[in-house]
Amino acid sequence: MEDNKKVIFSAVQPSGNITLGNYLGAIKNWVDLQNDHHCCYSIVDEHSITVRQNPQELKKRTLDLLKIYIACGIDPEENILFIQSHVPAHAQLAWVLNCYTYTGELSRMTQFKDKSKKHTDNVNAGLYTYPVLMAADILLYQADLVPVGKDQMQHIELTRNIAQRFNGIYGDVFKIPEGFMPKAGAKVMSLAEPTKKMSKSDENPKAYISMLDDFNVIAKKIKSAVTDSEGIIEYRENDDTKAGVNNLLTIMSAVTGRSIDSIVAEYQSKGYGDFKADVAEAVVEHIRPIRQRYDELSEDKAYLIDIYTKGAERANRIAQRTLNKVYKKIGFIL
Ligand code: ATP
Ligand code: LTN
Repeated sequence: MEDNKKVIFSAVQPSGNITLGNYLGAIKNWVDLQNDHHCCYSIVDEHSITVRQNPQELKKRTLDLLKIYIACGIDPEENILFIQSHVPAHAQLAWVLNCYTYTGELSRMTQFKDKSKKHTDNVNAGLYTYPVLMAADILLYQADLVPVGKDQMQHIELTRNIAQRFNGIYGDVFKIPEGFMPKAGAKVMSLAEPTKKMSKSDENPKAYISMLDDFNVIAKKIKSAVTDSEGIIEYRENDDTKAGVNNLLTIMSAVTGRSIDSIVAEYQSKGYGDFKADVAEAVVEHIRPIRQRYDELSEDKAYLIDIYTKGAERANRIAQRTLNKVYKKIGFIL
């Protein structure tokens, strides 16, 4: 790109209803970054099939996610919004990068270890090599920054290693990207087991808040969030007994923009009941305008098709340029 603006790439998998964790850890930051950067935001359907998906639901969730991106405030004219499988260069570069990634590196990835424990009947090769596809996603766009939640930092580190290795052999082909985490909300925890991260594919729906849950369901889930029996509202990092309260404080801070200290001060002499009711209200009020916009977008399928078609054209142009460069370097005839 011609000006000095930095390039951002990020993505979410259409593997379930998007959670408050995905929003606070990633998408909210995308919205904040969009004005001073060139941004590409993808819906990574190719990643999602590392776990078995129902085809009809996958289609629906892919469009739902596009609606969520726009409803959260990402401007589809200014930014490139696209569906990963519409840009073949992702799978093509992933193959090349697979040959520059060691199995030892992939075996260390915590997400692989977690998901292979969870889906013991389907530990497929895609699940194992998935971080290479993620590296291809990022490197194709020569991204400077990748705004993600904490759980993805290990994959970003791997992406940097692959890119450096490749550049070491062939010269400056890839920009070396950096991860970018939010101050509050980089790791939103499960409401049912607050020492585990909130995950959209959790089998217990009480563990997560979906951005598409009814408002009374959201309130109910927060009010029944697991806390402790101390009855003290304070933030104690690395203390597992406080994990539930820490999590609610983090959520409150992220949706209101207030510091954790000021929230703790306000609730010094109050109980968990009052606190949870206020967290629930703050979350619902934050999500309300997003939901309204989401519902409006649901009425306009033609608009969504237009956005992802244009997004794919723009993404293909950039991605193909990088892929050609790679092919030339490694000796493929163009
Ligand atoms: P799955 O349950 O299918 O693994 P997920 O909920 O972990 O999905 P992803 O699609 O893998 O979500 O992640 C999309 C983005 O949301 C990534 O940037 C990831 O770091 C971020 N993210 C996911 N869960 C959380 C969380 N609990 N807190 C903060 N950020 C999160
Ligand atoms: N691996 C990520 C989703 C993802 C992504 C990316 C994030 C796929 N490609 C590129 C940032 C940049 C996940 O599972 N959360």
